Amino acid sequence: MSIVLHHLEYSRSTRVIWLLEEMGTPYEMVRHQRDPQTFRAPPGLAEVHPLSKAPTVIVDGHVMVESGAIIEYLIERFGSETLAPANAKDRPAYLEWLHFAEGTMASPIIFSALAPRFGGLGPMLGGFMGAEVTKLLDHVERAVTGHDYLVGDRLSGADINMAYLLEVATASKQIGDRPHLIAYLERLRARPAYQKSIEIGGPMIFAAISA
Ligand SMILES: N[C@@H](CCC(=O)N[C@@H](CS)C(=O)NCC(=O)O)C(=O)O
Repeated sequence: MSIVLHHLEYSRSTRVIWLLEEMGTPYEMVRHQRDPQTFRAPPGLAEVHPLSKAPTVIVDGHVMVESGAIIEYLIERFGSETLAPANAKDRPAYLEWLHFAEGTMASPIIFSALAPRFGGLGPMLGGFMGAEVTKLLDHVERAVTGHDYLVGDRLSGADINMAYLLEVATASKQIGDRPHLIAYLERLRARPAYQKSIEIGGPMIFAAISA
């Protein structure tokens, strides 16, 4: 078995470090640094996969991108039922939350976080994105009200995919007055494997995003 993780600084690939540390699965890591001007991935990542995105993983010679798919696959191959609930009650919710993070939540949160650096979104798109961000964060706030984690009251791959977006939302001051969401993120941050992922991969978020 061989896992190679291509990690880009300040990026979603920290999720995969966290997951692999959480599972105790051995892996090799290749580090990539962002272009200081454009903040894009360096050309070396495009040599691994034409999309040039992080995370990219190579599992037994097969190259994969997309955090949700990578998390699902790595848990399926190397994890346990605890990180990917298999029972009939929790499985649908697990898959929904795992893919909700990148499928629905990422674009409004990321574009709203980056917008100030690109002259803003303008009133029409800004209004639309603002309303989306409110709806999405309220949805997660409700899900973790009275629950420690998104599904089945234990950590799963869905929480690992979600955390990056909550970090972006926090750094860019979108998180707002949502006490349960803030406490949930604190719970995730307190996990030893989360902390190890930051030690190994560096900060998840570029500090200037919060400036
Ligand atoms: N939906 C993809 C998004 C991947 C993505 O956009 N990654 C960013 C890092 S957070 C990236 O590679 N950016 C560098 C670039 O596009 O040049 C996933 O979840 O893996």
